[in-house]
Amino acid sequence: MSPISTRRHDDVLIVASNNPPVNALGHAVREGLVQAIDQAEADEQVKAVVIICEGNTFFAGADITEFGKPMQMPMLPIVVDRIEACSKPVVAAIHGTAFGGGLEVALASHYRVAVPSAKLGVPEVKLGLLPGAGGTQRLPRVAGVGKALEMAASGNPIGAKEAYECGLVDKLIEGDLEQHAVAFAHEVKDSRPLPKSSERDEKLREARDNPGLFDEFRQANAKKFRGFDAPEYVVRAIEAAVKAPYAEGVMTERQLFMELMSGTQARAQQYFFFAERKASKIEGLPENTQPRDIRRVGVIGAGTMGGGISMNFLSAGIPVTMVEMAQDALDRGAGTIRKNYEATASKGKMSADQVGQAMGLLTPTLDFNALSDCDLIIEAVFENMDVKKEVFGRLDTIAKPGAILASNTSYLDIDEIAASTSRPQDVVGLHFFSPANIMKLLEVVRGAKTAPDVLVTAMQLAKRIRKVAVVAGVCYGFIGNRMLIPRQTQAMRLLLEGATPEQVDRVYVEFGMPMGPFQMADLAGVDIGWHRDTNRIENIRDKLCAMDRWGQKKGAGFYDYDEKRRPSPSPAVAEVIEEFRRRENVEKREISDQEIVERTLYTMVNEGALILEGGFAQRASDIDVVWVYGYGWPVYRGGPMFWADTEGLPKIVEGIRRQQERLGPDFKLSELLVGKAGAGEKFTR
Ligand code: T1G
Repeated sequence: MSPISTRRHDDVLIVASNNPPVNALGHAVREGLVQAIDQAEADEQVKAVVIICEGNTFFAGADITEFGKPMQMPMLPIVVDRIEACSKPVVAAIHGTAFGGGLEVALASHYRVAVPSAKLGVPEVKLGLLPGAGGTQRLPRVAGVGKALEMAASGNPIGAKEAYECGLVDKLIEGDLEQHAVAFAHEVKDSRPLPKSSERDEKLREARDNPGLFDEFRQANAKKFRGFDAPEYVVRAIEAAVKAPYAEGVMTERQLFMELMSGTQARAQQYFFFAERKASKIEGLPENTQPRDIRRVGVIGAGTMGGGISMNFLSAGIPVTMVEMAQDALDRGAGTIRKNYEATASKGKMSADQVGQAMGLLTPTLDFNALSDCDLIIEAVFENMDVKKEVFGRLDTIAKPGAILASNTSYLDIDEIAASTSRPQDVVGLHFFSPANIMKLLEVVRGAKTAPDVLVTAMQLAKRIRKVAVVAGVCYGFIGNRMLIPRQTQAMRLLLEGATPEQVDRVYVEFGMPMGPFQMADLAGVDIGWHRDTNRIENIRDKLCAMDRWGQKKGAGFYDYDEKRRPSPSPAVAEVIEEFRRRENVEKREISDQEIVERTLYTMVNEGALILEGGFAQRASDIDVVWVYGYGWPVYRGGPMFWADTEGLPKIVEGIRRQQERLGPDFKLSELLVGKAGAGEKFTR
């Protein structure tokens, strides 16, 4: 049964797609669309066509699950050209998300109508691709070159209202979409010539008069697009739309599309698309486990983390009771939340009303008992087990039955914390990443006794607050921070043996990370977790802390910083490193970039394998989601485990064995990694 059906409404042929969940333009849909247009052409009584989709959304793009497999005819470029060539007006009726190939179908239609809530976009760059069915040629002709560049190079959608304003949508529809689309089709059924997007030229003039526009766009986005191949290809394809006739431009588009499709970045980003969606699935839970109802959230601690965590719920319209021990700390916490919202409003991303609404949902209090009517309580206090146990012990006496008790600990044992209550089944880890109102990642730490409905509630809540949640087991540092430990340990060792902070960080930045281990330490604070005893100097980090070099916040850390917080190599730090070389009798030697990769990135992969071996992550792709959304791992490399597969597991094992002597007595080579390398297997595919 074809997902495409047709029905007549007077002299309008309604072509409807029903291909859940997102009307992806798979083979059957493409075939059905061509047959429907042929049917419209052949039926003299048909004067116009409306293309509409059932379910949640208009076509959300090509079917990504078909990528990498032999493509079945008709290919999408054929389908869209067939639609545009129809001798009767074709109206695309848009709701939900007209994305990628879906927008290209709409662009090939002669008219586009949309409900105000619709979103229109070409997110192909997020899959390492570009719009490959005429989108880079038709979009600039319909919406203008500037808008097309913005939409296609960023991959971010625009709303129907903005689309209407730039001419991408011809009419906004209030009320029943199909009914109004048919009425619109009636209005235009005799209008000729048909407005074919590929033949429009007027909106290309702005770029022809200003050829520098493309280089300006490149420069303005250089930092954002750093390391990605696809955005530059998008610019080149849209440039071709301006410089060449349509037929030539569409050839250039095809060639650029095929180059990207055969590249490693596209494979990594398409892998990541599905990895992100798989992460939300929890294995081994009873079918139909129902989530608990979360109407009010309590947050203990109004510091950086407590405040950021609270904002997530306030922004999602969920009331928050925020508890602090001292009035000044409470006022500071609430004040920071308001300042953050006002900063967002000043950028036009929130209205003053919305700021008022969010702040109106916040109840700051010194009264711990005020948490008794919360459905979920998140503790964000000092990272110390005794403090956490004391807090959970108190919570146990005041929280209502069925309330979920969560800890925002970054490392500590959730089972031990849970054991300090009489209800360990209601205890879970919710590990937010700083800044908690910005970072998308949420590690949901599953304790030995955490109840299935508590887990399901946490995963669903993560979606409500726009987080990507990943389930982690109870081990020191869970997934992300646990893998950070071997990296930081080796990075420090490498300094002693001859590398400099700048060299190590350069290797990371060239790899595609936003920053290296030492820049990151300076940003987060070199003093995090430091014992604060300036007399006990056991390593370079202790020494820097004792010298008050706590990082950017002190203007000095592993680097020196100027008033604009720009880092520069520090002679003082070089001296400290030299002092420790003497102290630990370490001979300075030449360190290659490859050695840095082997001792810090390969060992991270190994730790990922140990995490899988221990069952502390459900699947390798979850580890990749953690690193991309929590630690800035470049998505065009897929994540540490996907990258390891791309590097080749035998090469990773070989590299680790080459460095094994330098990895220290505690280093353990993962049997899973060695086994897979030996068997020619991979982690992620
Ligand atoms: N192909 C195949 N499956 C898809 C899909 C797609 N395009 N989009 C979503 N799914 C699956 C998804 O894996 C999940 O499956 C289910 O649908 C629900 O998705 C030539 C080449 C539309 C905004 O990049 O952005 O067109 O996990 O959980 O949060 O130029 O899905 O349930 O088994 O994300 O409501 C361009 C990708 C393709 C859009 C809905 N299009 N999709 O979000 O649901 S390239 C895209 C999305 C292209 C042409 C080129 C989102 C969504 P499962 P979901 P959601």
